[in-house]
Amino acid sequence: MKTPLITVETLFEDLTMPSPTDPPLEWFPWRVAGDPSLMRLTADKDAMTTRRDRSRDPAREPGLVNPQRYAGGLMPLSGFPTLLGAPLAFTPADLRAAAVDVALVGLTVDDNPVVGARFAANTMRALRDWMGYPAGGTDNVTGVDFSSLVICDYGNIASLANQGERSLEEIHAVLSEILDAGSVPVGVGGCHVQSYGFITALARKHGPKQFALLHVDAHNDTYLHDYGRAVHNGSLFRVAVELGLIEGRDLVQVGLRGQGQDAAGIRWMREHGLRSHFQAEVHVRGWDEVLRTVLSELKGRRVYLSFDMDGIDPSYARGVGTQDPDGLTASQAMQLVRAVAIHNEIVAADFMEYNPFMDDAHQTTGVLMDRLIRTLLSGIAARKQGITDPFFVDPQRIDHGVPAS
Ligand SMILES: [Mn+2]
Repeated sequence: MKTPLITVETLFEDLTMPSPTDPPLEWFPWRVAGDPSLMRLTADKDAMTTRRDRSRDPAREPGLVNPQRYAGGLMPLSGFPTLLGAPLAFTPADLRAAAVDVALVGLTVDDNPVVGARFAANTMRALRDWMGYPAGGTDNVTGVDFSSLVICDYGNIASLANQGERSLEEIHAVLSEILDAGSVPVGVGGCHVQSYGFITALARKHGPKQFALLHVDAHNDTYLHDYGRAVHNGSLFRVAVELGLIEGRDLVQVGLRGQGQDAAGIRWMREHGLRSHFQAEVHVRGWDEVLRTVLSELKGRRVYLSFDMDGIDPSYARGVGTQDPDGLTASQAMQLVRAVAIHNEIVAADFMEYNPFMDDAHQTTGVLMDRLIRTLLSGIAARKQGITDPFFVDPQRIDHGVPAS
């Protein structure tokens, strides 16, 4: 027998707050009489996201601002910590003037049961890691250095504490600024609900269903009931499909496993054509075959890469909000990111669900996320340089110093 599925249309009717003791409604001033789905907000609700008046700032030419004192150095021990040690951009005019390829932007929404992801972006700026700045470094598979890309740190996007959906509107706004300036936004930190703001901004920019989404995660994020909210860390992709923002078959999922994969959820995923790659498929077919299938499903599409760090096995990345054993290896994750960045036009990316409070003292998960971001950038640079093979390897990295004759 088929269980009826809850849809976005019926979701709100389903949300009622039982009040067995029947208190006066005015004792709960956030409630709206007669409409349990609405929440009243105070008049200063936008104070956190109102833009600062810049009219009295010193005049300057638009462009990137490098805040560093030294020509080289050791992040974060000298100068000012920024994402990848990149120079700063403050406005869309800065992005345009510098023709920024990739705008790194910090994300701070954090409504996981295990909180901490809101501090991930600032942790990444101050990572205890022996990487020099300015950002660059060579991918030691392709041999490609991404210093040919113009990158910047565009600061953090504000979030309203514990107001997940309201915060998505600000993410949509800042993402739209970046996209309209012709830059690729790469979000760093926070929890996965934020990807909904990426999807709406991409749908505005390119049109609904005009891009594919590579979703790396232990969890399908296509169930509606949770948290008492319509759009949350577990529902965002389902809402995006049901509202027609993305086509089901353009949602390619990798790393699925663990808790919460119930029959009704899987039926919904299949009925809507999602390309859901469970870890069980990797066990049976092998990683190489699954990766090739993923790339064939994305062929020719603009791609938004949404990377939940819990897609990786906790033995490599335990600093996450929700860990599940039996995930991707660090090596597979880097290969996937490198391959898709060479194979497809990346129009946006995010790396989310890193919880620095749950990381080890060496910040192993943070360092891996840093390397995934660098791998993405070198993949984008490799594609710009004309490399087309997603499995390209620099011959000097595999000949052990003995060139093939
Ligand atoms: Mn997840």
